[in-house]
Amino acid sequence: MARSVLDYRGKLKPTWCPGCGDFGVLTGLFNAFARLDLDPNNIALVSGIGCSSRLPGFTSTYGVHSLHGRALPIGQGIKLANPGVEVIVVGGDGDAFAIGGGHFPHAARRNIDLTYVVMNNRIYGLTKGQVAPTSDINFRTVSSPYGNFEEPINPVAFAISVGATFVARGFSGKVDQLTDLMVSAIEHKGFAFLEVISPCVTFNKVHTYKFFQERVTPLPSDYKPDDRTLAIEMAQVMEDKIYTGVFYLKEKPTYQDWLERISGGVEKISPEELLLSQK
Ligand SMILES: Cc1ncc(C[n+]2csc(CCOP(=O)(O)OP(=O)(O)O)c2C)c(N)n1
Ligand code: SF4
Ligand SMILES: [Mg+2]
Repeated sequence: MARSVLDYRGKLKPTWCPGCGDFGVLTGLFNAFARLDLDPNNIALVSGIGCSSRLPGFTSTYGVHSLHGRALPIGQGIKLANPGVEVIVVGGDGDAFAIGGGHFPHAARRNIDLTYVVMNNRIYGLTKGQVAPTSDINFRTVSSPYGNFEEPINPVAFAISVGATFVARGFSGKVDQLTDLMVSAIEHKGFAFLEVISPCVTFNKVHTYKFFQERVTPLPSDYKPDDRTLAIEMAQVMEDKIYTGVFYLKEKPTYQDWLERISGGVEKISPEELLLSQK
């Protein structure tokens, strides 16, 4: 019998504030797991530290609630040691782009076969509302009382530029689309990055559900996710419209594919083949 979302629910009820966007992300993940009929005993959910990073604790799967900014190295280690395990790394914008920012580009360019879901609320929620690397210019918080003057990172544009092979954006207020994106990200062979716009209803009073509901728009129906330059351009549209959907998709050998080729040290990979695989 096929599994249902109930098979993935943990014993602990989420401790997020009522209305937190992360509820939508958890629902989307449960839907995606059920649709793919994944065995909960074969899923490893890995997180760092933050409100969003609490997510693995609310599921029945295996999980590691690790150190701030260190979820990706741990997720990569799990995948390399157990290639058959479905590894899904989750966390916040601070975890991914501030303290963990050094790990992101290397996991992406390595094209290691895992899914990375970043819940972007443009703030540090857990520590009560400090400015984040994704916060807008002039955004006022307890740690930026005169307004933020640091250029924000655009997670989707960043992920494409460092070599991720599946790059998408969803919104926790649109769970059906989010579920579809999660299914595609999990099915993708390689480094799949999914930014989820996930409002912090307690500390971010600017980037609210209403703010996003007025702007979030699916990518045009004739959009094709095979042009890196166009994908980065579309990702950076941030004023009247904020696009959601799959921005960039590329099939290429994963890190594990290369490892398999050289295991035993018998087979040589020609420089031509390596170069061709990057095209
Ligand atoms: C090494 C270390 N530095 C700082 C902290 C404090 N800290 C915990 S969570 C966090 C930021 C969380 O922001 P984000 O990753 O965006 O998650 P959110 O709570 O917004 O979901 C910080 C700075 C910590 N736990 N460990
Ligand atoms: S503080 Fe913000 S991010 Fe954290 S649980 Fe509450 S609403 Fe969610
Ligand atoms: Mg955050």
